Amino acid sequence: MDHQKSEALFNSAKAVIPGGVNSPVRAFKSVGCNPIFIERATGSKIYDADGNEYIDYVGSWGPMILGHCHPKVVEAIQQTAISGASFGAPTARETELAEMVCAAYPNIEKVRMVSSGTEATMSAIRLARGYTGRDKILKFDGCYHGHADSLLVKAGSGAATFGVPTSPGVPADFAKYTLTATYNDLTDVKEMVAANKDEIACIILEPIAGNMGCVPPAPGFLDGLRELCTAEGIIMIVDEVMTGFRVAYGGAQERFNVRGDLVCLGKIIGGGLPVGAFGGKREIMECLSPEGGVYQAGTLSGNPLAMSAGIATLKLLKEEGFYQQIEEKSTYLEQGLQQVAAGSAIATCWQRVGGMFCTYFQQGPVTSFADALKSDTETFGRFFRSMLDQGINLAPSQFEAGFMSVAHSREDLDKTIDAAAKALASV
Ligand code: KE4
Repeated sequence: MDHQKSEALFNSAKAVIPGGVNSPVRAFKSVGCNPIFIERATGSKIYDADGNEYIDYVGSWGPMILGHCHPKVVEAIQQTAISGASFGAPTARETELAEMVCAAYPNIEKVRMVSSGTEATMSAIRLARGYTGRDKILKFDGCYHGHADSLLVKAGSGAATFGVPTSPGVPADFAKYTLTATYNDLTDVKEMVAANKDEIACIILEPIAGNMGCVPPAPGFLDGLRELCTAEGIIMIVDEVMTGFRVAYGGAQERFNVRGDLVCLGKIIGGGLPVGAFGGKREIMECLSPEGGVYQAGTLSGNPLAMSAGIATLKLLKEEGFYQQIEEKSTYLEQGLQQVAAGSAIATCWQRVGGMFCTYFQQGPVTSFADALKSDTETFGRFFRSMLDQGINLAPSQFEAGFMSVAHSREDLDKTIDAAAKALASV
């Protein structure tokens, strides 16, 4: 494939943008090639500056579950734009999207819109600290909740990709309030809680860990956390920025029947525009300014364009059989890739929940960050490059998940499976 224009664009970008990208994982640094610059997208396809077509399994890291440029989402944005992009004042659309979120998540009685997942988790943690009067938080190794200082401790996603799970620039004094435990290890969590009795404000978790690949919760893990948080007066923050409206309309909490005290959302609820949200029990949410003293704000929070895109998206997700389609497409891809892997000498391990998945280059299974780190990232990089050359756009890191959309056709899936067979044979 010719990438001359992307190369030129990357060189121009690097002159004025750190690493040439506005989010590190986009730089393709861990997969041994330069990034492609995207010019347009539609349905399951993206097209780079050189006109190359790719079947897209990144989907903007989750939001594009309808596929790119769904006509009804585009129309909603266009219709809103001609009435004004932003007012810095309340609008009816914010209430409409908030009502849809509350209807989808019974444990969300009130919800505040923000502009990113990072803002959502950062604010939820401040709220938990304000509500409990406690300072410490507990997260899990390999989980990623955005780049707020207190969360860049043994983080996943790009932080894991670049080997800086605890980032420079985070003062030791900040990091000391962040405890970490092993994902799927309830004993570890219980020991950590006992050692910090009455000091932990919240436990924040990805209900399916999508930032160290794709790690499902072990049986009993989520229920055990729920019981522990209730017993200890700890706020359970379920970070569904990635899984919300992804693995079910009611997210992982619907799928696994576990309910947090606070829930973070993002990605899909913006339909591709910048939106995050955090919500939960009324008594906690009413501690937020202007009702309560916990301050949180945002110039573009509840932005009309983003609200309209989110409303249009959720209306389509509510339609009968939507998640069944995602499940069928994802199962078809899984079975095809499993058959291909069975015929290869390369050790791979496929893990999936609903329309999010990952191929680990190791025997597996992967239940924790320590497991994920055993993956052969060099071979993953060769596999990634071969798939890209064959017109398949995968997440450019072993420590990320891939995403299915309803726009992916049977032809797309068959092409992906065939490409994987060739890629595994070549690595
Ligand atoms: P943003 O601030 O990037 O909107 O959301 C942060 C976030 C919070 N919680 C979870 C569970 C997340 O997955 C994320 C962000 N996800 C990554 C993809 N693994 C965003 C991609 C990127 O950093 O460019």
